[in-house]
Amino acid sequence: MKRVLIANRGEIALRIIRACHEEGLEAVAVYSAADRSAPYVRAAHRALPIGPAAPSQSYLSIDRLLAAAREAEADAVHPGYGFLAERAAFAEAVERAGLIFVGPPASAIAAMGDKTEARRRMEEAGVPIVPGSSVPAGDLTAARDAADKLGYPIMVKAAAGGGGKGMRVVDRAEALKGALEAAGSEALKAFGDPTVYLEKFIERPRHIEIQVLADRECTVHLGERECSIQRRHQKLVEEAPSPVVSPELRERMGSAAVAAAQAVNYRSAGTCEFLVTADGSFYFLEMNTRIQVEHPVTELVYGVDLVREQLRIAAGERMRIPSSRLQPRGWAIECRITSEDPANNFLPSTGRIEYLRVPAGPGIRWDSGVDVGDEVTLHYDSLLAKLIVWAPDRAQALARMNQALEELVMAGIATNQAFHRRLMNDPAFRRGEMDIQLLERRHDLLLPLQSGDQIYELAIAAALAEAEARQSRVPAVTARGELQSEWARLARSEGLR
Ligand code: MV4
Repeated sequence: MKRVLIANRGEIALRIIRACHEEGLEAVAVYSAADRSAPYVRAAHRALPIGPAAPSQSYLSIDRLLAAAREAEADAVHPGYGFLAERAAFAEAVERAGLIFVGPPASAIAAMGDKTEARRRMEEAGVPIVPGSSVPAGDLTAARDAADKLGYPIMVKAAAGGGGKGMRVVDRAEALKGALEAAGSEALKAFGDPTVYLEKFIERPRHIEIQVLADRECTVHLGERECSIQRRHQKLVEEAPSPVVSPELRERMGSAAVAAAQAVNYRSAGTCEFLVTADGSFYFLEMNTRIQVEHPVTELVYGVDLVREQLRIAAGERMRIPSSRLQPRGWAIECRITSEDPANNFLPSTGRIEYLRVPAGPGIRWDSGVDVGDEVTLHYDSLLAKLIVWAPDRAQALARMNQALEELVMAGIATNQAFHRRLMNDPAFRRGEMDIQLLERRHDLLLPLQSGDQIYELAIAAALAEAEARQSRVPAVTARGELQSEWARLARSEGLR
């Protein structure tokens, strides 16, 4: 293996390019018309255009990606996350073209992609799954009986689903028929398959996932990531380890994840998602057969470069994981900095990054796909950058993240930075108390910027606005009662230059 084509964009493309270079591999980037001058394109050995901005005609086009791989004479393809990363058909097509797929075998992707098939295989392998039952198509009586046995509330889920689509909670028998129909038609629309199944609904669980890594001889786990801080199935903050996972629970969940991976002959990096209840019970949900957005927190506490290990494993080498090192050390937290605007119901904002000050210092990692001057468009995911910190313990990691968020200045577009600052200072979060519904209960954490937030920036903004008003370069700022987010924006674009 000498040359790897990266079938992705943004921060993960750059992350993979760096890993390729460190492994002595050439990296070939592909880019859509919207990404011509993106940082990852400049970082690669070579970059090839693959089509217009629309993903269907660029990053999701198997034909165009394979044509680029041929053109560049690449011998491997790394899919990153999202786009084609979990399409068994893509892994197959890559291999049929005589190239190495940097990821698991297509058969493992397919087995884990079918949720009912995955449940069967996990049960066989002794991995705890949520009590549940398949539903024969159209047989409402059978569904009623199955739901009664499980006991309400139950959840109706799409067999082809994942990530929250085609899911319904049902709290009583009378609502079952409607939920089956709604979930079924949503599943048909989203996945082309209306098959649904039932599960006991787990109330207020945590979402904790286990990282696994497998080469041709060995499968290991690299502990857990706590991923409960999410909104509408989008994770916003992840940490490793989890505040509630003891060494004993880590070993039990880790063993279950290793068994899950072995049951599908897994290779490469992968993640088993679990729901964990307050009493410490855990249930396998699904396996993500890709490198994940939040992989850096695991890298920092385990001292392992997961992307480099993926590359080695794909090349047929053994992973470099001495078992003596497989203990978490210290604490890592990741904040996903997105272009979602809290003042506009978290809809993605657009614009040019007019100013960027990146946090730095001991234990700070900045995995970003954007630079100052870049246009943020609506073509792709709203993730702009991941701010990741490491420190010896959780309290110090929180302090370090606070400092880093204080240093971070991203002007020209709206971001969710204020949310992260508020969360890092929230007493419940600081105590490690969280579950997947936390942000649904705590609307206060999601409010747009207000007085109390970023008080230094606001003070500087006020002074600058006043000075500029006196020079009549900009209109005077009128008092509006509460401080407005425009003040902070002005501070970011002007004050800290
Ligand atoms: C559940 C659940 C509660 N009980 N299953 C959401 C996406 C998909 N991966 C599975 N999901 C859930 N399955 C049972 N039986 C709650 C969720 C869920 C969730 C899970 C993980 C992370 C965030 C979530 C947000 C809402 C619901």
